[in-house]
Amino acid sequence: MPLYLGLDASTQGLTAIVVEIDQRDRRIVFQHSLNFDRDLPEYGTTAGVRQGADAGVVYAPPEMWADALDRMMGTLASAAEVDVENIRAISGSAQQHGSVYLNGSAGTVLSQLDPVARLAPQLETMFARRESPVWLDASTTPECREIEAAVGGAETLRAITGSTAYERFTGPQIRKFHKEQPEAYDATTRIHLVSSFMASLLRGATAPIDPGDGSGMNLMDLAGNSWSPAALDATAPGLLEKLPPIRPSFESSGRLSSYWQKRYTFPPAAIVNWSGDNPSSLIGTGVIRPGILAVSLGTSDTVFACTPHPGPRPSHIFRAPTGDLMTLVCFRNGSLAREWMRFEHRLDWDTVARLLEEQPGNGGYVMLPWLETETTPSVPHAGFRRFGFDQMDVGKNVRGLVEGQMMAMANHTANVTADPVERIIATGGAAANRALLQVMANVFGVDVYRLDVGNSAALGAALRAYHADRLAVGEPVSWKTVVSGFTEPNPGHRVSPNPKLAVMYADLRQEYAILEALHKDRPPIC
Ligand code: XUL
Repeated sequence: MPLYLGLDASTQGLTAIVVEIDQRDRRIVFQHSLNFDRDLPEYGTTAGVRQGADAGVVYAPPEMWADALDRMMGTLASAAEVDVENIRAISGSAQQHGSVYLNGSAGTVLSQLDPVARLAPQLETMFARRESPVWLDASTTPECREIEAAVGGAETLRAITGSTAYERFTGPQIRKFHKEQPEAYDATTRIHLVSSFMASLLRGATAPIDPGDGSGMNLMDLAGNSWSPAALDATAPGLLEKLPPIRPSFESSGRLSSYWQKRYTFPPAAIVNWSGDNPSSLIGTGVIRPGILAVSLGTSDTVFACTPHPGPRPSHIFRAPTGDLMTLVCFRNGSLAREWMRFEHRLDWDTVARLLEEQPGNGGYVMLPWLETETTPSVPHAGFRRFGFDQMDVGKNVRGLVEGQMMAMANHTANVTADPVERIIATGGAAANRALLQVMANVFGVDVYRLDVGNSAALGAALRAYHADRLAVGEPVSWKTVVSGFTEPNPGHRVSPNPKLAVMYADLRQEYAILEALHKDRPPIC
């Protein structure tokens, strides 16, 4: 039976998911994760990254990702449940924005790997930079402003690339490298994203960047899925020849190299272009058409959709693997603020649930949930804003925080998509809390479903490998068919809104919007 491998190189680890798909059966047959801190301690990372000496600098060693790939392929090859002979195509996703810098020896090194030896030590000479800046890096504010000014302003950059300049995006990171280490920049012949770097390791040659991950760089013309000459010129000299080509995420760039075939007896499976973890997770969550909204409750909360009709001001627009657009807004105060509240009042999740259920709507008392400065809306002064209660009332604080977060997400959804929302798919660690999802359902006024699969980006990559394989053999399958059997919402995990509470929250959301507009630019009153 044909098998498809999806890999996800996230910030903290590497996950592999193998799916089996034929006429009769569709199921996950293998799922395994490596954690960088725990399983590769020799690289000295904390949560998968290292902090630099300068403020805001965060990076990872690219050999660590290669080493993890080598170990994962070894584990997969010896897994009893997988007949690796049957793997037809491999794709992947990776943390977005991070970059890998290679010198002129990379082509030779990758094509002449010794299958008897470990991968990572063989790559040592091909890096033009030992560190890969990752998306947590926040050290490029001057470069962001310089790039925006050079293209004619922040809004022009947004119109071209889908986002104004962001510190973590690849263009500002490349500009900073060029300014600080011009010789090392000149010695760089190839700049990869983490996704195209990993695909290149599998292929044994340069792999392209797909439009999904390319749209997280501040370098790609979103309308044309091509490098933007204006953005490239604004970033660093001679950049075009250092970047891989942009190719669709449903194409293969080649086959698994002889290194992997000989080392672990893999077949020459097609290497389907990798993408960013967010675009790939659209497929893994089944968010493939307008009307479905995904809400990810993580350290930050994210609301995203797959739509041809973006709202007026999403934080970012990326290209989705379906060819539509992926629009998203990020809320910095997600689990960050929820966990702070739990810790502050020494509450377990059962108690939080009881408090949320005790008085939905909080008796009309609202809180603006900005423990830290916020990105949506832009809030420069940190601090909760409470209206009509103080920090001593635990119940009002818990409800004020969670309901405030949900009302902010619901109100700002208009910036994500112009499509009416039919249902919500909830993902991320905090989605395990049913009481939170009940507040979400009541505030948005639609059904909320929790997904079963933990790593939706890796699942999305495996399903994309399947989609590309069918296309390549002239038997294309629709995205609906691709995700069928894997991402249907489980009715047992449905949380429906209480109609009366939905009406009540519709009113409270208006009050919340007024308070937000009044207070977002003002410091909190202590
Ligand atoms: C998205 C972003 C993160 C990383 C995490 O813009 O920076 O979600 O992709 O892996």
